[in-house]
Amino acid sequence: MIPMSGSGGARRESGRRGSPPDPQSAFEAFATRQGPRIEEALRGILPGPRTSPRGVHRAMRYMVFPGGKRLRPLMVVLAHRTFGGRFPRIHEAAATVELIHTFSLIHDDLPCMDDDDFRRGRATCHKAFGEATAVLAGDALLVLAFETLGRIGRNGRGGRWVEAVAGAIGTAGVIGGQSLDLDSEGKRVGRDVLADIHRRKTAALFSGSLALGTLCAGAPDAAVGRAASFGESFGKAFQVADDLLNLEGSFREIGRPRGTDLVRRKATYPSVLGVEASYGHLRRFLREAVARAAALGGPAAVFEIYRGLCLKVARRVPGWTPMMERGLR
Ligand code: GRG
Repeated sequence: MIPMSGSGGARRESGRRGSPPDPQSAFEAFATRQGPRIEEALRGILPGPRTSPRGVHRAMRYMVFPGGKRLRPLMVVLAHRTFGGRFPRIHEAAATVELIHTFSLIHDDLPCMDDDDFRRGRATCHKAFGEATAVLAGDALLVLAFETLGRIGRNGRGGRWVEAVAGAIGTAGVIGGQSLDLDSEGKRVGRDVLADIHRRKTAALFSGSLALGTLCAGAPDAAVGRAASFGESFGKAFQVADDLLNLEGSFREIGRPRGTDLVRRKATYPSVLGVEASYGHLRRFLREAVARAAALGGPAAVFEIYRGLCLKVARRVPGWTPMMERGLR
């Protein structure tokens, strides 16, 4: 698991005498505690590198380990905690969304999609293993995710879990967003289309992760809806930050050369609305996310984790400043 570097200018020391602890440290502490348990679940689920067919299994493992920030599985665990869940296999449930996310990255990088050579600072899956193996590795990760959900779903609830996750990634969600995203390349798109692309392509899997964690906690449908709506606001903010990073970040920060969205003439927040307005949207979506986290009604200490997560995402962006944190802290 690669820690989020949080290199933005707004990072604050936490717990200085007389000042309240920075909420980001609440998120860091949560990630430090839960991260290893997510890694252990992933190791338990993935076939070993010597298991036949070795090529596909190695490609799957190459993409999952060391992996990225693990935000989606952390959100599954966080939502489960918010609603007082006691499901003993929650880290396996959380691992399933990381498998799905990894699948989406492999396919997103393919020549027929974004045609990227780098991911997380090293060769993309198809560059390292060839296109056919990359497609199969992605397919296998997706299937493994649902096989795992089916296996661990208890008391007949697995069907709801599968439905929530599949709903988030189907044509109404990630696949739909990806399709619209590819269609919009090189075209002028309006802000409604832009918002729709990012709500589906990026925010839907965050919402699905929160819904899964809430369902695993056995919380009522209303809670599932509230958790998913935090995921939507957070996901929109996350995508604006990702767009700004693609434009302004360093190779070290984004794991690939900057400006790939410009080269492909992607519909991004900066390309459609401009950089300054994008920072405005980032703040607006994050304020909305924090308000929605507060509405979840979990313990105050858990709310601080959500807030810290929101701040951490914003602070990755080079132009983010402490001034922009008004209303978030
Ligand atoms: C059925 C899930 C599914 C997908 C099929 C290929 C495809 C259709 C969709 C691509 C979706 C995609 C890759 C969206 C981009 C989302 C995004 C900003 C990813 C980066 O997330 P991070 O920064 O990644 O959390 P790390 O590297 O930390 O894991």
